[in-house]
Amino acid sequence: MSKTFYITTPIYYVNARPHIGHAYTTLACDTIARRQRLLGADVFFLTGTDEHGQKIERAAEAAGKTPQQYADEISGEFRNLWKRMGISNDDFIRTTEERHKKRVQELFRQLRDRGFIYKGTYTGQYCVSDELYVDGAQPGDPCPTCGRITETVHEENYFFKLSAFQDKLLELYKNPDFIRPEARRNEVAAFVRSGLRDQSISRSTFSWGIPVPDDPKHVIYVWFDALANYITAIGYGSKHAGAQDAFKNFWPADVQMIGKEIVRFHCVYWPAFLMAAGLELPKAIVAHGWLLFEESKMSKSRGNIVRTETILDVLGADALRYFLLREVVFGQDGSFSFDALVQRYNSDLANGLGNLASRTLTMINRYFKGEVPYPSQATRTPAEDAIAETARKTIREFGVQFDQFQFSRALETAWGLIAAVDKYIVENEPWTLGEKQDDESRARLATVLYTSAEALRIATALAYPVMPDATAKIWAQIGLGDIKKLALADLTWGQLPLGTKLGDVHPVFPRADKSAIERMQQMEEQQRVPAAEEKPVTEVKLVAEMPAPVASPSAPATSAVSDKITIDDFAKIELRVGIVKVAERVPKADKLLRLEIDIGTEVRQVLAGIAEAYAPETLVGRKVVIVANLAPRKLRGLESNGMIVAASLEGGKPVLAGFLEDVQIGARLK
Ligand code: ME8
Repeated sequence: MSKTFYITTPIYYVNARPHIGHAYTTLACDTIARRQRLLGADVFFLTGTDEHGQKIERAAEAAGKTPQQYADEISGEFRNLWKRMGISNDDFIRTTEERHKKRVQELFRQLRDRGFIYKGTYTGQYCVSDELYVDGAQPGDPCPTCGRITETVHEENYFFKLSAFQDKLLELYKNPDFIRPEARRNEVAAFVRSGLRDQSISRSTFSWGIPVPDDPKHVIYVWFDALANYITAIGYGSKHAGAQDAFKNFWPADVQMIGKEIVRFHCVYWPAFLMAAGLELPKAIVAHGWLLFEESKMSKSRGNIVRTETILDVLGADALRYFLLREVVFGQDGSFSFDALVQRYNSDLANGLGNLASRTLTMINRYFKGEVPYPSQATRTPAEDAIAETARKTIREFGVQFDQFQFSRALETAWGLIAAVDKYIVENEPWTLGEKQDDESRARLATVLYTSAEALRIATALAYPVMPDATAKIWAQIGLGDIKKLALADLTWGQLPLGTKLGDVHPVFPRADKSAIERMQQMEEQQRVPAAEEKPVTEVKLVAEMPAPVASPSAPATSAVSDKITIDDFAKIELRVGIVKVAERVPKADKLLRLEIDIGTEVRQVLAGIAEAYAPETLVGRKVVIVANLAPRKLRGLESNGMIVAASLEGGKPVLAGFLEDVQIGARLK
């Protein structure tokens, strides 16, 4: 029986449409799944959508839809997008499906029967955005993960005895493969060592969730519901024999891939739930870093997302797949930019693999009537041995690096082979040999083109999991049929059958010019800001527009009656005290800072033209005054929700308004 391989992505919340951050996780898993299939494993690749909880309920309400309608719509978008991206998932689980709901209830029952669930009362802070209980936080405190103000929850809840698992978890983390990379393992171990409290696993103040078995006033905590998908999808808790077999076959998972922000849920709660249920633990939880755009995490709430569709429309799925895996060092954060995408596309795909394929196959067509030529021993030189050796080494190293999740290094290794063959072709000038008619030149030409085609075959085979579509085309052009039938474990130099008849040869990666960048940027801009909303405002103007509540040396005394406002006019302006939580520069905008300001009731994103006067790091923790009821506006594609108040000195230098005494966050200025 062949080895099984079970791989999962997180299931994505349906409060946000998919963006390339989501695509990144999914396609990393897809490449692993595809490679494992070629290696002969019986693969099960799972993804899906996380559809319950207060966050979804509220998002649906804001959109004027029922939670189910809302979830259907966005879950559908995820599925369509994965199809377009060539994602080869074997199942797509939705947490609102009956099969999932029943099986989650079964898991809950199991844990309760085994004595790990009890009823109690929870009073504390909760972050709806992260669906996270924030232990030790006080009313008004921000969520440690996202910075939004937590909400106070006082409910009768079911609790899970997490505290009983502290030692077992610490023991588990001794296995270096369980949490990767190591930095995440250390972080989680430190968290667990600091002490674990029992975890509330039900909610009773809203209803969009799976009812607790035998106590439907409560719904199961959304993270319990969501984490369980990894086993419910393959049949845990099912009464059907077929489904149970799938569970026996595939559990425990080989790889559970996640983003680094949800490590705690996957490496603390998830193994504890499984231990409590007496189930085996996944073999590896692998956490990757974030895709940044304009220097911060790409996310809906920051408004800095890039839609996958834009890239698919202009450059195609394989370009995006290659770029993300090649450009981002797996495990670390990586920046996305359209410039870098197009540059990589041109250098590695159009000029690299694409050019090697088209020049080699075109010459075989021209000089050998489209049949892979027989290399001649007589004209063999050390250069051919060197290419063969590089190819063998590439196959070995690529496998090791890829299987250690070092995708960018693995691709770099494979592209090293392409560069070596390019150099070999240039040095051996097959086009010059092709012009000569003597036997020796022809024999040498056959050797050079065979060597090039064989190296092309190997690079193509290795790149298949990353670029399934383009490599399938090149494979067919070489005349090798269906690339999915390749036995990757046996890949070695010299397997290209002599005399293979080439398929139709045409370019796979046409060069992209500058207009591709502009087109993608425009497509994104149009998505972000409906044309009517956009008001181009310069950063300088933003500062100049700031009202100056304190006497400003440069402000001329106003005397004209028409300049005066009434107290009622002034009352319309809501000035509030806030505290800066996050401050960072906005890329390519010298004067602009992006601030996240806590104003007591919420955390606001505000863009301020003060970067020349204040270094961002000096602002974090500083109290400022903001105009809280200013209509939001967009600057550089980012939404500014309010304005900070500053005096404008001569020459335009801003000085932030502040207080000599301590003031409460959220206090109103009157
Ligand atoms: O957390 N860069 O769902 P989610 C890289 N439903 N990856 C990103 C990213 C970015 N900028 N943005 C999102 C949830 N991701 C829960 C998970 S699992 C039982 C429940 C990826 O929609 C990353 O993998 O917020 C992250 O973990 C996942 O999307 C979270 O998606």
